[in-house]
Amino acid sequence: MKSSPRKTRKAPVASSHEHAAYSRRSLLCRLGLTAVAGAEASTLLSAPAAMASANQHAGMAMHGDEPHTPAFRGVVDPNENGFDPMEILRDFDWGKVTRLPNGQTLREWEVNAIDKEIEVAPGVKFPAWTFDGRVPGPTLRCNEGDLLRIHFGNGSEHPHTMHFHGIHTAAMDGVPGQGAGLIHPGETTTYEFRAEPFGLHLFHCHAEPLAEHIARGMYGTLVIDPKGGRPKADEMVMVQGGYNTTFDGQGNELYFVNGVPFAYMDRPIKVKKDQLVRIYLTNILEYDPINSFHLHGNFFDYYPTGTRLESSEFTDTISQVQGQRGILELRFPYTGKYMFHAHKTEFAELGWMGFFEVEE
Ligand SMILES: [Cu+2]
Repeated sequence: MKSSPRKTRKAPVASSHEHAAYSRRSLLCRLGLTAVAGAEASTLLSAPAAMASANQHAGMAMHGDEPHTPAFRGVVDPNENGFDPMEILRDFDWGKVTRLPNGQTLREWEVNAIDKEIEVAPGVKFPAWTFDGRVPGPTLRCNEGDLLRIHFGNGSEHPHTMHFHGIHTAAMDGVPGQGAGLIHPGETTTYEFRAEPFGLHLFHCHAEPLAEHIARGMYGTLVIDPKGGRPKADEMVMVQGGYNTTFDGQGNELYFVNGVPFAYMDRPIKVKKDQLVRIYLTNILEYDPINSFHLHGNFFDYYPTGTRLESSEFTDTISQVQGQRGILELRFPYTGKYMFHAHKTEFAELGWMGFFEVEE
């Protein structure tokens, strides 16, 4: 491994973080060796066939000269999980629409908390807590000024809430002790608020322990379009997150956009040359302080939080802390395959990387 400033620091915090990073890496190697040796499997990673190719990962981690061919890439069956990152990418749910007597548009959704074991890497199961059985949860979409009603039902074995980012009353904030507060198993509630401000927002469970509820998968996206909309584009949502498969609360073993590590490596995201592409990018990654997005062979306009119509930056790399989000707009002038990934390369090698495939 290359030296980094982090490793040379003497502060106890940096030191313990370094240990965490080391244990994360060694976990995957250990998994690979365990699988090969046929020894006991981790209790949390029920992975008998665990990563048929994980031994290759150990090799990759040591050599690091093939950062674009991570070894535990492979087939996670979307049918088995019940959701497909390729579909989540362009799945915008506009809800059930009716018109109120005052002419305002009412948009309604039903969202349910569901406990669900999902496959996060070949042979690696993760006991997720989800909104609607998928990680990330649904992408709710509306227009500025709509009245939103989200009917939330808790079909999980744990209490949860839905906390939306946006402007609303305290009673609709979806935190314990306010409004409906914690929604217990079998209970329902309705969150209602006006869609504002326009931009890119997110929602997540706010039950305690908060970090675990988020890390288990309880988050989704809320897109509020400005009046008049945005220019026509090939639109997609990308939610950055991770899986702390050891539940030690120290970093993550796997990283992703849209729930499945490396999902867009073997199945690149196809886009058209010269067409406007708009990416709604959020970061909900728990346990790691900063995430990032880097695009190869191109630059993009960046609209932080999507709340202004003027781009604030023309760049190929942006960073986001947890809860931060922004809209990216770009056109690919050349055909071919272009990587995108966290420019925290550790995250990239543990799943947060993919390809665009630009076609005529
Ligand atoms: Cu929760």
